[in-house]
Amino acid sequence: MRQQTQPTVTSNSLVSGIREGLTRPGQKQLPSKFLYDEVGSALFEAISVLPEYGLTRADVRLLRRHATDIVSRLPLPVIVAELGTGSGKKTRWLLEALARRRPSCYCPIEISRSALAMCQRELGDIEAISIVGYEAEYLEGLAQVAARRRDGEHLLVLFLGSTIGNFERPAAVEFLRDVRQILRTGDSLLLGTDLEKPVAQLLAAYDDPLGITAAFNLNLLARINRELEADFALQQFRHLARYNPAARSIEMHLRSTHTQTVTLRAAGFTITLEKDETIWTESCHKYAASEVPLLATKAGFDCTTQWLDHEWPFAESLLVAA
Ligand code: AVJ
Repeated sequence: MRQQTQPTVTSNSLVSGIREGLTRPGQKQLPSKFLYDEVGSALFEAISVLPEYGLTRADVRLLRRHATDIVSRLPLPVIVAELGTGSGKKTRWLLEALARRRPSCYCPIEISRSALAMCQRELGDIEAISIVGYEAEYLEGLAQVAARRRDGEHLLVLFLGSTIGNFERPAAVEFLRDVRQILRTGDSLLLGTDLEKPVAQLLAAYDDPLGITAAFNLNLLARINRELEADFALQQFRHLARYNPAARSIEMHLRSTHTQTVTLRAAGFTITLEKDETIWTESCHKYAASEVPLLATKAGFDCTTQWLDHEWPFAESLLVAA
């Protein structure tokens, strides 16, 4: 795989994101994108096969079942750009359906180099699909893909797995607007959104009895220990998943079981946590299927088609840049 490597700012943005989130007054917070280092990505892969966590299976079912239909709605030729690929496994069905129509280029965009490598291993065998990976933030990578396109080539952006759910609702609109700015009229975005479902089911999905989600969450502290010479004592934190009914989101937190002080040596600061104080690490917003077309309109897209999974309510929506 050819790889467009930018002078990476990941470590700088890691330090400043972490400092800002941990030193601000009120609720401490860590950016959820830092959950996905090599260990975190592997733990997420394990989460995605847990019986309680139906999200990834629903996403894959829809993509597999409807790949031909989805691809038949695209103007060709098309370059496929995927924002955050993880292993890339679920993209196979779309790429195979596309390859049957026309040889195409697939550009995974990932801040994690190990995820890009995994993606290449997973999808590199598909004939008539050439892979060009971008080690970059989403918008930066997408702008680079868009800059390389030739006249008459369309873009299809994949934003799967309900990663959009990590944004607060207004920030989700802003983000889709930023994506729209990079696109041309007629380009498309395939958006995966996890749909609302009973709270008990959501809580089980985000606090599984094996403790894999807890490990995934705690790994964020382990990562900060590794990368920023910090001294978080992992046994003094507990994974917490709770439903926020106003936001319609699951929030993941790490609760401090004691009053304690933590030093992040390489970042040059120390924090104090009270007993039962939490660090907020992720939000997973849930949508109504009917909300997606409204979201799309606000961001400059038309939602032309939706495919729904009923076993684990989930939607793939095809948005066309207006
Ligand atoms: C990868 C963001 C879709 O929100 O369900 C899984 C991440 N966090 N379990 C999600 C996650 C805890 C996941 N996304």
